[in-house]
Amino acid sequence: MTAATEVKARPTDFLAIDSLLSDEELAIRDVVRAFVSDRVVPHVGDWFEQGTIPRELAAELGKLGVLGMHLDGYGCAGASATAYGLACLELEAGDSGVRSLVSVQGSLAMFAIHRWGSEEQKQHWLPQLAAGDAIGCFGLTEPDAGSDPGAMRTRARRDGSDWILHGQKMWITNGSVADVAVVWARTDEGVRGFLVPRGTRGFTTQDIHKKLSLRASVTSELLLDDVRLPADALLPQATSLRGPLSCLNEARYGIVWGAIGAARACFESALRYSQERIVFGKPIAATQLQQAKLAEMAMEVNRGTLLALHLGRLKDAGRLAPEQVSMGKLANVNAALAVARTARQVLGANGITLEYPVIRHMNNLESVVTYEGTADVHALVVGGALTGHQAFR
Ligand code: TGC
Ligand code: FAD
Repeated sequence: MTAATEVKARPTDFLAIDSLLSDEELAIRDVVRAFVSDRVVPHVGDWFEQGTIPRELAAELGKLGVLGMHLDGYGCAGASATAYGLACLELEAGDSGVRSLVSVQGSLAMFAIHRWGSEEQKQHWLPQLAAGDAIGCFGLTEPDAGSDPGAMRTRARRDGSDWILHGQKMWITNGSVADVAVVWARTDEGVRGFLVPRGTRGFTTQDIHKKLSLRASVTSELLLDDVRLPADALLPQATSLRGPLSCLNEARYGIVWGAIGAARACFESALRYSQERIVFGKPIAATQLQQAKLAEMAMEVNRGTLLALHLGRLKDAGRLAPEQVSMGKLANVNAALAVARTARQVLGANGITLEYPVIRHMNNLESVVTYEGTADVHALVVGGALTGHQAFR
């Protein structure tokens, strides 16, 4: 008998993907998993129901070291892209809103400053954002410019050495709790980015209510009414739409991993439930129909994790193309939605309550499939790369 015939697959790591991770990656993964299990899972159903997320969580996430963890210097951990991805997976296994807080802080606000900011801006903002002492947001989307940010109307014009910023941003994660907003605006010199501190005269926010998705996350409108900013509020290195779009690559990469975290949580909940729920005198786990669903869910979780890991290894090697990130986001968010919807059915009526994580994840994923580029946008990015024909316009 060969050793291989004695090997058995484990339900929670069916394809032994852990064996592809280094000890350091596993250690980081386990620390984040423990944090989520202790600090997020017991409370997040209530946060979701109440439509809140505690502000102090940012400082706790800072202490955990996940805010801007893939950036170098300025108080950031300088971890690998793969380690960052594993952290996103574990955070989103808790809730997409928690992963969003980390994505928006690290991959959007901090990355924008790190990549496109001046040395003074980096020194001033990055250490406090990495610690979670300050919160950042990223204002690109507008009421009439979501998938097509190039249609933005927010404008910035020079007035002496100052800038005057006027316009409106919509659907901005962390908007009303942010200490600094990274705001993108059209100028005579192309699309430019500005750092707008909370409390700047003319800058106000309004939260978006009645959300049925991503409720454990603050989503706001930013109103910029002739906001006067000094010259040093401008991110000097970003001079076109490439500036904000480069930040989106980073956040989308985190979602490639994160979505599979949500899927894993749904799968594990359905697996547990199927073994406990007795119907017609036996556990539903012993029925062929439910086993087929469980096998399908396990397959998607494993396949999605392998895809994320592959993209992570490419990113760490400096060989990850934006269109590959698009394929990853499209595939893994679609897979996660399918898993969540299947898991919800396995739980029967219990599947519609917040006593179980499944419908919360399912509803959250409806935001995840829309933000950071809708599934349609990513299909068109992949389609354009495959055919050479850009089909947006
Ligand atoms: P296009 O003409 O293709 O490009 C304009 C300039 O940008 C460059 N570029 C990129 N650079 C880096 N990374 C990318 N992924 C890039 N895509 C394009 C391009 O080379 C060009 O550079 P240059 O130097 O020649 O000027 O732009 P387009 O207007 O045709 O738009 C392309 C499209 C549709 C793919 C893009 O606009 C897009 O991605 N739309 C979706 C918008 C979106 O995803 N918004 C997300 C907002 S943030 C958010 O949702 C946060 S959710 C919270 C969370 O993350 O948890
Ligand atoms: P639209 O662009 O109006 O699209 C509507 C529909 O048309 C979609 O189905 C889309 O796929 C489809 N469509 C668009 N173009 C085409 C085309 N060419 N061909 C075929 N179909 C097309 N934005 C930020 O800037 N910062 C944030 O922090 C942020 N956080 C968010 C948090 C949440 C909870 C949500 C829901 C959104 C957030 N967003 C944020 C906004 C998000 O990025 C946008 O909602 C997203 O980019 C889509 O834009 P839209 O909603 O305007 O949809």
